[in-house]
Amino acid sequence: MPSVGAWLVSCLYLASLLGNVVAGPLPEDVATRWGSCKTVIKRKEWRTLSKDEKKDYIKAVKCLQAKPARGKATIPNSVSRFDDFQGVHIQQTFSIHFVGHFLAWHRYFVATYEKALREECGYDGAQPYWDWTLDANNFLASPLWDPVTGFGGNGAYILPDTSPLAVPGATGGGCVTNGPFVDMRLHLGPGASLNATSRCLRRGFSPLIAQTFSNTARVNNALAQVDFGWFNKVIEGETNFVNVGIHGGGHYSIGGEAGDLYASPGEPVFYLHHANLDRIYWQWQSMDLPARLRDISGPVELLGPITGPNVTLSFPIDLGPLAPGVTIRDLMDVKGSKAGTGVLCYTYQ
Ligand SMILES: *[C@@H]1O[C@H](CO)[C@@H](O)[C@H](O)[C@H]1NC(C)=O
Ligand SMILES: *[C@@H]1O[C@H](CO)[C@@H](O)[C@H](O)[C@H]1NC(C)=O
Ligand SMILES: [Cu+2]
Repeated sequence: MPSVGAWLVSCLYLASLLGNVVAGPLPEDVATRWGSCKTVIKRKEWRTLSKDEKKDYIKAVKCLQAKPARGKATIPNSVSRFDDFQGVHIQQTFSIHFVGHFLAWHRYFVATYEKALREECGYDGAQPYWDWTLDANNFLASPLWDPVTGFGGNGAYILPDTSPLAVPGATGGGCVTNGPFVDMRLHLGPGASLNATSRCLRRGFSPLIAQTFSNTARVNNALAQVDFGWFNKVIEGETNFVNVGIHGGGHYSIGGEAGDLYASPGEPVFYLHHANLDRIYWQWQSMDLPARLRDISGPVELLGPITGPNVTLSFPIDLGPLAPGVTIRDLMDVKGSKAGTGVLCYTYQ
């Protein structure tokens, strides 16, 4: 955490404690969100949106992909606002996965993307989510892959990937061949690279991964965990294909860009998958809200030891050029300031 960022975070935290007593000069972006959760927007499952709502969402994503980058100071090869998000995820990959703040960070990341769609691209809905349990047993038939009312289908078939890191059951693997993102260009990645590039959107659907990891039993197992540490561990699973958790399930069932630990936000469906994980997180919190608005633990550093150091509610969450720094505390309640403190303002249907 650069010291300037830490300084900003502690100022924001102080300001939140002082509330209205001191009308401190909050950065405008935070000021408009802080304490202003009046209309809670409702996130819905993709297939419950009307045709027009689906069209509006995809139009807004394409709008973000056409808006010039704002993050060039730290991500010089970012071309679009959509790239800004992918770039920040690439930069922070090793500090936001297999850590105690994995869910909080991605919660803020998706909410910031939703905010950009709404405020910069005229989208008036909420971020939809993808309940992949509905597709676990018939992955290829998911309405998400519809070329007209969805995100388009699998990537073109390329030779089978025989490397030891290949996703079990993967098909496709090449550029998407239909749908709204058939001409999409990615400008960052793959992997950790932030070099200028121009790539297509790749997918390599694995129905086997979906069937194994994206099912209701796996979700129920996560929801049954009695503390946050275990809940988080079950969601993230392990760094192998024996247990990728429901987080890895969503990523590796799509494969291609989505299966890239660093560059996965280059896949537009990333945001629907992470909204679903966030929904499950909120569902878990809601089972004992008073306690679980405060329950946070897990390592500060990637796969850090059980003996700590662990994150706490005042741990800083940094989205670089995308949004002001906040703390985990500010992200514990999706209805944010309605319940007191925080920056979020949505719920799930
Ligand atoms: C990115 O550019 C650097 C510097 O030119 C180079 O060393 C590196 O190999 C490049 N990475 C990729 C993935 O192309
Ligand atoms: C750190 O978090 C883990 C996961 O919740 C927990 O099992 C462990 O006891 C914590 N360690 C400390 C020192 O708090
Ligand atoms: Cu991630």
